[in-house]
Amino acid sequence: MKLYDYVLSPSCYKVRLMAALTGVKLEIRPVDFHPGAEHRDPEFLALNPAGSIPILEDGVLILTESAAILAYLASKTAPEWLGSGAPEEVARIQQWLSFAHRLTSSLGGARLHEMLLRPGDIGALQAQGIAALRELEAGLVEQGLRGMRFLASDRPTVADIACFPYVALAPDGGIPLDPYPAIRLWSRAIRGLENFIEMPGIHRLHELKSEPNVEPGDA
Ligand SMILES: N[C@@H](CCC(=O)N[C@@H](CS)C(=O)NCC(=O)O)C(=O)O
Repeated sequence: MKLYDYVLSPSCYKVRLMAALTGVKLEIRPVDFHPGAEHRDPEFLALNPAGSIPILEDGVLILTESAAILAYLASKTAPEWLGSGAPEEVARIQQWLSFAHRLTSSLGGARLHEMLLRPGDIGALQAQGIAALRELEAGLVEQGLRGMRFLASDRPTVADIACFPYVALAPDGGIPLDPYPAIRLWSRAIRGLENFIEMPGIHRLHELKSEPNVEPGDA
């Protein structure tokens, strides 16, 4: 399977991470996203008219949209990442996969503005990002009350992988994660998974500090 990839892209990292966690070997085709904007070349627009990466090629199959790619990798190799199939869990996974788009536009938009000097209203992007983080924090506190460490279940699913990268990189967009103890705990749990891989700005679990204490109602 070939991944059209940019090393600093959180959306591409979702795919690399999912592949690593499920033991899928990817052939990486680096894309000059910045400064070359190669993803907007005609050759790329023919693959993905939306002009975004990641793009995954598996034989004649071409997949765009990171959520679809995560689902594909999981169904092919490790279906447990799609959850148990229980109706409530199916719905929660879908809910967080949709929510991940809001993280891309808000936290990802703020990051592009701060790192690549993309034009945009940074105040509005950060406000939307903070609203999304508060929602995520509340969702994780609720899950904690149900005895679950992850977004949709007591084990990680594609929903966690879809949401994790933009959240972990929020500080790049000027949005600190200090006010969100449940998010920080969740991030630790993901970074501590077997076969977890890093990207620039997201590291394996290595904190020496003890875990934050999350009380119901902290969100
Ligand atoms: N909905 C898409 C969004 C992916 C996305 O935003 N990718 C960024 C790179 S991280 C991109 O290609 N943006 C196009 C651009 O900014 O020109 C997905 O989840 O795959």
